[in-house]
Amino acid sequence: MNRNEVAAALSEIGTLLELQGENPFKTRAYGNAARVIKSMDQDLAELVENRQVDSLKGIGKALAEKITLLVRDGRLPYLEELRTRVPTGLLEWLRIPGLGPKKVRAIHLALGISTLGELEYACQENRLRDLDGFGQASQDKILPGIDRLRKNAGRFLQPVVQAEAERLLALVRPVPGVIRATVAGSVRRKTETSKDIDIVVASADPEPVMDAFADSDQVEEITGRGPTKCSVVLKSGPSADLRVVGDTAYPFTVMYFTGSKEHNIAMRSRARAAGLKLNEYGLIPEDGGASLPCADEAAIYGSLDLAYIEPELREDLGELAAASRGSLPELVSDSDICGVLHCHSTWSDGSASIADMAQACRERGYSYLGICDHSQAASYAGGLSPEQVLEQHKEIDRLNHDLGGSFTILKGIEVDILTDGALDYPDEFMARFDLVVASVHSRFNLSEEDQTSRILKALDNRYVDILGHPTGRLLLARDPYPVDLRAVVRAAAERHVAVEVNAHPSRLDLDWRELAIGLRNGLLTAINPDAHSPAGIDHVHHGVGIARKGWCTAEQVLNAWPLRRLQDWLKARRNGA
Ligand code: DGT
Ligand code: CA
Ligand code: ZN
Repeated sequence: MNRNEVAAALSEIGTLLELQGENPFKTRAYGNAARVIKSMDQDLAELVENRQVDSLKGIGKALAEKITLLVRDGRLPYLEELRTRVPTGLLEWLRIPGLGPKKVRAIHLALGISTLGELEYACQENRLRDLDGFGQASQDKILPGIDRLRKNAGRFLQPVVQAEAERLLALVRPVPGVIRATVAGSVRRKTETSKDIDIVVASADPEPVMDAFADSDQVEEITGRGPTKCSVVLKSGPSADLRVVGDTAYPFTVMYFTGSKEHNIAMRSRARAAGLKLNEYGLIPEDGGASLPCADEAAIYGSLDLAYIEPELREDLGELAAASRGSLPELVSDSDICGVLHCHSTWSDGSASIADMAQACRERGYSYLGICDHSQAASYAGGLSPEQVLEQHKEIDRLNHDLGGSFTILKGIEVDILTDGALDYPDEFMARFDLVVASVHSRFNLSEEDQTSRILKALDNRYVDILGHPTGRLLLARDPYPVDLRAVVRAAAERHVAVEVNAHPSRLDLDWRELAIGLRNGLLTAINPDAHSPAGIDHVHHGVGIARKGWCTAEQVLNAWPLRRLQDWLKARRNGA
């Protein structure tokens, strides 16, 4: 274990002890030790090696022993034993604002409960109001805390939900009686994360469909089953809902459960204005009678004088108005992508050689590859010194020569934007690259003002072609660094610098909402897999979904251009045109 991992383990021990009611001295000792380890500037492994861990402030013999085990073995039986003694639900409670270990323990002991659901129920039943040391006010604070926790937890990244949805569809489609089937909900709208998987099937015979669904080996638990609906929790985490309807109702049900809720509300009010009632079963005249017949979703939109709206656009962000004017964009699709521009190789932190990455691109039908390894400041990622860059360029020349023009590798770089906004190599060296992606990888803690001017300064450098992952966010893990993204995107558009849609499913950065605004102001983008292996190239698909959500056309995506056009654009930028 490294320093941070050891610190995390120590503070976990402190928390677990506190939840068990251990004396405050003992628990605080672990908290302090965690802080000391986290902020120490000596090499922890070296201290362990020299048996000097107990020379650290506040760390005695017993603690030093545990730290030594953690560093050496990466595990500590004492911690593992503690974990088995504390219900995991109590650790969840700790993430509710206002609940520390002491209060958690008090509730647990007084009410004999230990899960999030039990705590919620206890609050609804006013059990905390009447509990010593609590009261109406603290009870009222806990319920919204639980809500927020639920909202953030229990969301899943695209690869999980998309793969699970495909497998479930493959199971139900062949069932006798099934006419058509689709995934709906946020998975169909390609939002960056999803709470669950919604599947809609058309069949007159629901039972066998639900059987096939519930019998899937993906299923951990069946949580509900009615005449036409089945709910399950999957082993991989998300839950999945299946709804089986007749073929006539199917388009309406699919539209309803595709959402978004906001889009549905806008659609219903448009229907109402036309004297119609739109719901999950039909489009029904308000003065009674049968639903207007609609064979598919396009027919429903058509009945309301709207062009078909792609699922990705159904967010009530102007799509109804555009569909009514006939001015919806023709969205970029997977098949428009001609090549990929931001990929790593073994020269920095990738796991495949340039030749292998190029081969993987060819197998996927692409005609070019931008190799953009890390620059020297990114030493943790094997960033390249200028000498290494020159060596790499020789290799690329050789590979391109062998490829004989059937495929082209561009000499790119993912250059670090240094703290002051300068690039990681001098300008005369930057001129050697065909393609430059500039990214922030350090100092995420600058103020919004400083971070913004840092990036704006980099955008002023004529060698920067593409701004990489503009907010540094990691979905479900790390917030964006503070930055005036709107200003950055506007500046990029003005300077004809593209902003990437980083297609890694944990990033999906630039956010699609800001992409949409940028594109209206002339922004160009590139859908970049940021691949560190051949399999990583397939992430382009997730980036395409996000670009579509941002109303993006193929014309606006650098890597949906043929090589020649891309090279002309890059050359023109270099010449200051
Ligand atoms: P999520 O949270 O990633 O699962 O997002 P969705 O959009 O898949 O939300 P979900 O699964 O709760 O519901 C699926 C769709 O059903 C939703 O997009 C719109 C529709 N829907 C659900 N509840 C309501 C509602 O109260 N009103 C309306 N108009 N539509 C709803
Ligand atoms: Ca859903
Ligand atoms: Zn990067």
